[in-house]
Amino acid sequence: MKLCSAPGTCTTAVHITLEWIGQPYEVEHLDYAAMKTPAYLKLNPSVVVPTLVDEGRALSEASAVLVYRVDRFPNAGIGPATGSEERVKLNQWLLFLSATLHPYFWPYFSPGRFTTSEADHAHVVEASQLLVDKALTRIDQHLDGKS
Ligand SMILES: N[C@@H](CCC(=O)N[C@@H](CS)C(=O)NCC(=O)O)C(=O)O
Repeated sequence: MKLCSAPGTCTTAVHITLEWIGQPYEVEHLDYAAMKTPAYLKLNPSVVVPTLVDEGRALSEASAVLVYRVDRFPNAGIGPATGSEERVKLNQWLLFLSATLHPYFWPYFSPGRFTTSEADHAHVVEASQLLVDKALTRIDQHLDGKS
């Protein structure tokens, strides 16, 4: 198994599960230039990390990779079985993290991708912070009272 990763990104979640599972794996660290090479684009045409290469297939989308790992290593105890109520909740929260919280960070780190006016960067960052706060508040509410 090989994880195509970049330090300090959302790939960390997949990396953590590789450690939990305890099977041999390698990690290749890519910078943004390396994500655009023809070899990597073949693995992940979306030009992002993570990509997990396993059993001859290249899988992308962090949440999909995480669920794939739960199913591929059912005895590793890293997630609930398909069909269980817990699995329904796992899917819900994984999607909340990858489809809601994660994109809210993009304008914070890369305001230039969300406005063509450099003068607006500070406002884009500010708007991003409000959205991140909204999503983290939702998570706080969910975790409140749970240990
Ligand atoms: N929807 C994708 C998003 C992946 C993504 O945005 N990865 C970021 C790192 S956290 C990335 O590779 N960014 C490269 C870029 O934006 O150029 C997923 O959940 O895997």
